[in-house]
Amino acid sequence: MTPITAEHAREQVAAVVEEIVASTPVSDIHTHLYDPAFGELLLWGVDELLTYHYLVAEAFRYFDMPFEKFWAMPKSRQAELIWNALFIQNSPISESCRGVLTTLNALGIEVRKRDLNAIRNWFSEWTAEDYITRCLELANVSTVCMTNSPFDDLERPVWERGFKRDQRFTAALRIDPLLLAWEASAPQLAKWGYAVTPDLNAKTVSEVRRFLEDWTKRMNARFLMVSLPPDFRFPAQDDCAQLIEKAVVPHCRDFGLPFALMPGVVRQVNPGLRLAGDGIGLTDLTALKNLCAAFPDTKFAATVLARENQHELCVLARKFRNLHIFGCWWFLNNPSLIDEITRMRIEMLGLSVTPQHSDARVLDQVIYKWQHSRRVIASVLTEKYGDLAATGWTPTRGEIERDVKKLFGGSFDEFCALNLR
Ligand code: RAT
Ligand code: ZN
Repeated sequence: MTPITAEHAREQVAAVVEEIVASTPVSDIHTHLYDPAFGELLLWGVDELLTYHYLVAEAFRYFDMPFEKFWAMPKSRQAELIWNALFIQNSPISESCRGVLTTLNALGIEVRKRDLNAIRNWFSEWTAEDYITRCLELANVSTVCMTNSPFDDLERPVWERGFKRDQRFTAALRIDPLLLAWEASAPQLAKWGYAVTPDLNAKTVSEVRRFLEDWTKRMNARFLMVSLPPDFRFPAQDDCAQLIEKAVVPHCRDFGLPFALMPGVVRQVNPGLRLAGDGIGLTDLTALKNLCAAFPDTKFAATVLARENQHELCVLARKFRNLHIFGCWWFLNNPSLIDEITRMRIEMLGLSVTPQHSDARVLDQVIYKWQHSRRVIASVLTEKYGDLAATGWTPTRGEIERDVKKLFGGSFDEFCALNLR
């Protein structure tokens, strides 16, 4: 009998893995998209795709103009300049540029004509409502989790007014200003009727908890979220660490909600680039370890921006079942890095991870973000199932379907449902 080689086994499973990965709906756990009730806050269309901050950063490598001159232009003109610099004067081979073309192509637009106005005309036929359905169908995304900040002046009034929720859009309560700019946030909370003082005394802590409770309920938040600088420390005496210890952790524990930490971002290393001006740094993950160890009955989720932190993060998740790792965040959202990180995570954590989120800021991006990531995830899984099949443990179709469901949101759902108390 011919021995089953890994190569032979891989061929057998490749087609079925690809089909299952393509047909399994994704629950996208971190985006910057909005329920249609938020109106113009939900961005979509070709000019939004072209002015995505990932492309702005790339275009400025070719532009010969002051930042402020660019920002003073209308968005349509900015889009034209980016199109010209990144698609016409140079081939669009970066991941962010490729993403625009994957999206347009999937929508049925002929990109080879290189005709921006024709593309704009195509978009002008759509209503937001129909287009949401079309994008989510094409991306095969079942739910998108928003990033919802009570500190956002455009977003807050919509929540306060109330609206009928679109079931496809779930919420995450984002609290960066609360934790990272307490001095400015304390007067805000006071203005909104919470009896807080800059000093984090017992009364203030209980009022911060009331604030978190009100917004968790108002949004029906699935989890709380913060992005953190690389020098984040815990435990510590600073406002951020104290607020986490005294307000956020007890709140999350009582509500059974994960607290998602996203360390590694250095905000505004180049302010001229505005939203595109944030950078990256290596994080000392001791802080995350200390949180997981000190509060075993609280759930933490984490994605870390630096590539060099990924292995340590996997080891942490092996030690702490109250830690769930997710996504290849932002500067990591490139096929080569998704491949490396997803392989590492699956090798070290099996299926108890969420390999990807889209971080889409423009609705249409869910199409490319998931098409590109699905391709990488399928190739990693094919390799892993092929290796299993070579031992004689041939995975069944049902088993592969079950596993992919976990990777595409099921594992995170199970984590959210865990009762650690
Ligand atoms: O990836 C991005 O779009 C970044 O600008 C950030 O929004 C980041 O994802 C974050 O959530 O802070
Ligand atoms: Zn994000």
